[in-house]
Amino acid sequence: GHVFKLEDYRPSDYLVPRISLDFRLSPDATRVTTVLTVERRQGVTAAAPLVLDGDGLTLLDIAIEGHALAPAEYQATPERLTIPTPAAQRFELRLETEIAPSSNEALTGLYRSNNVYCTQCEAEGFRRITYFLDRPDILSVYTVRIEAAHSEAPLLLSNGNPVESGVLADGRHYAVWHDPFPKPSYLFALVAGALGKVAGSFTTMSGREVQLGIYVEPGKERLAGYAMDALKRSMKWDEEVFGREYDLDVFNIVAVSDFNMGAMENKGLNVFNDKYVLADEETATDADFANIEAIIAHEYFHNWTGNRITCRDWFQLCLKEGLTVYRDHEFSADQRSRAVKRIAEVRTLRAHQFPEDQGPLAHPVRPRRYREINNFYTATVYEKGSEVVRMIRTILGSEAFRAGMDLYFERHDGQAATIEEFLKVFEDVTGRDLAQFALWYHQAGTPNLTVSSSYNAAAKAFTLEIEQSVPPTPSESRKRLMHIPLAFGLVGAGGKPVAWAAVEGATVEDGVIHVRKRRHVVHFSGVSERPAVSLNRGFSAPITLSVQQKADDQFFLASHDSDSFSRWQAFNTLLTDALIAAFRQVLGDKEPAFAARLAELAGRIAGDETLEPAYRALALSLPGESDIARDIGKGIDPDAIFAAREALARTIAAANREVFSALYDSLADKGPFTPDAASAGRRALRNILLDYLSLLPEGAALAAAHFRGATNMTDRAAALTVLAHRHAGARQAEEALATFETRYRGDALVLDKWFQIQAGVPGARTVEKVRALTQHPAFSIANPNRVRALIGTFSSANQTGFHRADGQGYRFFAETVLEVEKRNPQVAARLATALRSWRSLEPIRQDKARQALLQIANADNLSADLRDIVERTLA
Ligand code: HT7
Ligand code: ZN
Repeated sequence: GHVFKLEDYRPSDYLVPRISLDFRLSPDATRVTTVLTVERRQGVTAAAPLVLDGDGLTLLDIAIEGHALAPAEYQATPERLTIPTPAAQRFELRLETEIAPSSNEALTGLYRSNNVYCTQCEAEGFRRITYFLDRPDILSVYTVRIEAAHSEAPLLLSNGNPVESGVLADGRHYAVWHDPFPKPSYLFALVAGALGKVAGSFTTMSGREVQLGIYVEPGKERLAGYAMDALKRSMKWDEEVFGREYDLDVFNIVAVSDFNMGAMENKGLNVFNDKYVLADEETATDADFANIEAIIAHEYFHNWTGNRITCRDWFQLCLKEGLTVYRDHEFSADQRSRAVKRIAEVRTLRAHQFPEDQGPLAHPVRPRRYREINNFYTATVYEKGSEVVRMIRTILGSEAFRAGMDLYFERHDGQAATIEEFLKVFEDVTGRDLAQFALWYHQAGTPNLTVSSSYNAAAKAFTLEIEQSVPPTPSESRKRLMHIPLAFGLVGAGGKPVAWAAVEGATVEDGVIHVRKRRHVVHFSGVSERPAVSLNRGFSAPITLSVQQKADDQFFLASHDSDSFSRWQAFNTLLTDALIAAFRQVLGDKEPAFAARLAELAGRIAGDETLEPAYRALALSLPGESDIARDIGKGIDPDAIFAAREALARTIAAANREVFSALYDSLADKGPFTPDAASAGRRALRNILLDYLSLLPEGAALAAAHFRGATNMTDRAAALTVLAHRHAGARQAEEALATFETRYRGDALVLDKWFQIQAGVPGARTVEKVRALTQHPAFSIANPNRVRALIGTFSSANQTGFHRADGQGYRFFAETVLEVEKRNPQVAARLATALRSWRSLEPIRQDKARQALLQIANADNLSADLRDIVERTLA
């Protein structure tokens, strides 16, 4: 396959200032008439050919300025339309293509979901609809006419504002939409079908009224209320925090049930996976509500960071994605609890981005090469990209950050921009040089800081020795030194900050050490007591830390650090260290043993009323099996990790039985359900306590009672998980699974939870169960949500099941990935990343995993998407 390289970028010879599209919709033969205003760019020779992208297209008709072209005047293949010598500098090109939405199972381009026509054009789906310069730096004003049978598609939507609609003969009708904002083709959208509407309105800060619509499957309108509320809060927040106002008369969201990702920010017409729109207490968990809020916000925020200012090319994807994730994180932090949100973000980053950065698929936040752009919608581009924006704010301060953002919006509105231009606005508003900082965009790999400290009481001197290293990653063996903003605190008796008179050795500003060299020795003088040092407060940099620190200091910080993130981190580090030691004991055929004070501390945190319940729940949830595996690094035996983790959970439960039990009782639901963060936090704490208590005698009965007494999906799903995972095969578990299945038969999104819970059951037998569930009437290999719930959970969230020592998990996986791939290469490629850390397994599993990867690699007619992932994974 072709390798696209950043350095090969050059502007297109032709521009398309205007496009009009006319769709005559029909499931098997949709006619698309495209009229392009094409302009040769100033200074480009008249001999330059016009080359338009296509993907699987058939050209039916072609004319320039109303004259049909002779066969010698153009060449059309399914992948390309070439006009070797367009006669004029500016001309109108008319094209006609025909496509079949109902047989489009890749879910990119124009397809049908539940009899609704919808589109997904990012990144390169527009070329499956018509020939075009399908690249993000070609910005056009779109006018779209849609025509369909009224009975089949009473609703006709596209981007921008509605301008006209009317009735035609033979039961057909049409609508015309106009989007005044020039946009790249990836933001084009069309939706047509029979959908129910929830209406709302929002008055912007300058007093314009915007009509809001959320469209869902008829009968499900009631489930869109939370999404509508989240949308209004997002619109308000972007005005208040970034000064950004919405710019069209309407803003529409459509929920569809077949979607490759979470949602899509098409201008004025966001298309969503219905999982991220539909919710009520009966069907959605608190995590679902939080995801809906975050994704509604994310797509809405793209209106400025992505749509008004878009990307010059796909190498710049993080320009819109990293920045928009940063914005949605800040939004959620403001709407909920900042401390809890930050911990959750860091857990996600470590769970998804760190393994990516430390494995064969590692790439910079702004990559320089790709073969298949769809495989670069990654945790690195999104989550690490967001952390890089956060570091800019940490380094510059919030006022300068806001001034830089204002300049960015002012300077680049209406443009397709680059990361260099983004960084430049911050240099221009502050006069600072961000050249070394820019390595965060260009260099892959997770930097590590090794830190040691010493205190000299007589001299009142405290010293930190900091050394940075960036590990090699594929195709980047030598790394340059980075600028790492390391927030820190010196913590004294009772948690009070310890003062110092002077500091030398590195730039220290507002509680941040700016590490720029390989080695820094930071001297603090006038320090009157030996402090415990709290490092990377608030997770100021996305790095790993190796700190030579006494366990006593970690225990102290876990109780006293005034930075809530670092306090959580200190306890989490203690847990991780204990789990790694226990893993080694298990491998050595020993019973794992744990320090009594660890379980005691867990008990104290659980009952600490000064801490939010949600925070306590996060602290009590042990590092996951894959977190432990990542921190161990190599020679991974998932069964030994499981045994170690199980032993620690039992130790904590046994040591805290009374406290946990009393607290569990006191947290029982009072009053009606509300999805707010505080209520969700109480449920989270109660449910993690249930998880511990279920390990004690009568645990299955307790979980069964929790399941029966549940009045919302959060509690019901939590109890079902405890039963199925901790008491697999027990009568109560089987009964609860059956009850759940019967109760939610016909509700696909809820049954996904049932698939997911069963796919996550630890142990060697799950692979057979998952294989059997692929035959369940509610399962469909063509639906991404079903595939992710069953196959995705099994392969990426079930360590002992998937990594079964005899390789049966991998074999089932390879077969299924190839089955999914026949229909949907994007979803198959994403699934296949579950094997990216295969080299960190112990040798026997490693060999079996490699065989599964080879089985995929050697299959016939592999898609570009899947080939790219398996070849990089094996390289
Ligand atoms: N910008 C959107 C990305 C997206 C996407 C990419 C490839 C294939 C299908 C897709 N659906 C949506 C989502 C976002 O980040 O907001
Ligand atoms: Zn996005």
